[in-house]
Parts: sequence; structure tokens; C-alpha cells
Amino acid sequence: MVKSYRFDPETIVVEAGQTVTWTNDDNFTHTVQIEGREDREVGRGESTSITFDQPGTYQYVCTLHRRDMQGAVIVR
Ligand SMILES: [Cu+2]
Repeated sequence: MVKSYRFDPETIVVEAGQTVTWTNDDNFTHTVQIEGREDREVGRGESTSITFDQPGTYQYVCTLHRRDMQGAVIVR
């Protein structure tokens, strides 16, 4: 979901228990860090997946490009 220094879509809505996968289609390394959790580096062509068990709104950023790359996972 990463392209040209952005997350697409920035906000996604999922059901509790579902897994979200971020795939890096950009030419640069990015990261996915859910607020308060570990930072996950995602290189070119790589993916990282996170399962969300608890409902809530989870803000996330790429810690390398905080200004441009932010998003949210809304878990219902
Ligand atoms: Cu980035």
C-alpha cells in the first residue's frame, strides 16, 4: 500500500481479528509503526502484516517519513 511516499489507502476499516498487510511498491524503504508499538521496516517489494484483535483506532506512521506518511487502521 506504499507508493511515492504515501500510504494508500491512508485509512482502512477492518473487523476485529483481521490482518492488515502493508506492501511496499515504492523504490525506497519505509516502515510501519503502530502508535506505541515496535517499528517494522519494509524494504522494496516486501510486506509486513499485523493482526488486530481489539476494536479501536490505531494511528500509524512511517518513522522515516513522518511528515508525509501517516494513516490509521480502524478496527470494529
Ligand atoms: Cu516512508
